[in-house]
Amino acid sequence: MEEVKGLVVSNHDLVYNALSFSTAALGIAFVYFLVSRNRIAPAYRNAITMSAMICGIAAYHYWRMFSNFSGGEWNEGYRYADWLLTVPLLVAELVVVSGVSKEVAKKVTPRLVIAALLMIATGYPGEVAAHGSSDRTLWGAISGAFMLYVLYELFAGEVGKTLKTQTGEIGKKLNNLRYLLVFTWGIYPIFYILGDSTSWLAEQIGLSPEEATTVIQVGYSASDVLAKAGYGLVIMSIALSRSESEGYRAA
Ligand code: RET
Repeated sequence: MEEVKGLVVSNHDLVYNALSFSTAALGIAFVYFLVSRNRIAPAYRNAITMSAMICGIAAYHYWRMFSNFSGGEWNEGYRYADWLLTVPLLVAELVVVSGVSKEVAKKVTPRLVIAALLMIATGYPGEVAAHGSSDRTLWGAISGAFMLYVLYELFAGEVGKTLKTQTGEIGKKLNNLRYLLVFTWGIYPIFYILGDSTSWLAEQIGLSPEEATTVIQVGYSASDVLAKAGYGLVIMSIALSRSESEGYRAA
């Protein structure tokens, strides 16, 4: 059987298809957000621009991962370079549509962006560390601490408090956005753990090393589409509601 990156054909095909699917989904989401900008009032356009940037950056990296993988190579760095650029943007765009004052936004955005950067930067050494090593656990835990800080800010900090005061349709959509964020962010560490076949969780399921690699790659790819394009669509619908409620009409 043909083997690439130690995978037998069926596992290989699953990863190949997931990378191809994510390239297409994120590429088209990039175009969609670009052409939809003028439906949104100028005050919230930056959020849509950020969605387009996020999906464009990701489509490029997925294309690199897909073509590398098809050629029998792999570099986990593409995924982390992508996250390093896109995850801070994801938190920044939430602040734009959250309804917090400019002063609060100026204060919390840098904090959230730095924590998001550190979450990804400290996750990388764990991701490339040997499976079953204490390094993988240690860096994973440090990265997890930064993730918890970001979630704390978004639920209990000033952004969280403002989000709770929003009522009606916009309030409901903001709530959905927060839950989508918790759900999508929460599953990354789970895939990180499942990706190591020697981890307790992977052993409970009985994943072989090849299966563990497939699960982490397919899992990260599916989560990325949800956390970038899906999240961008919810951001867009919030920005549209805000534009309409402020009397904005697209030209
Ligand atoms: C890592 C390492 C293990 C510990 C934790 C992680 C968290 C990753 C997250 C990534 C989010 C990525 C997004 C990308 C979408 O564009 C790095 C896997 C906590 C939360 C939202």
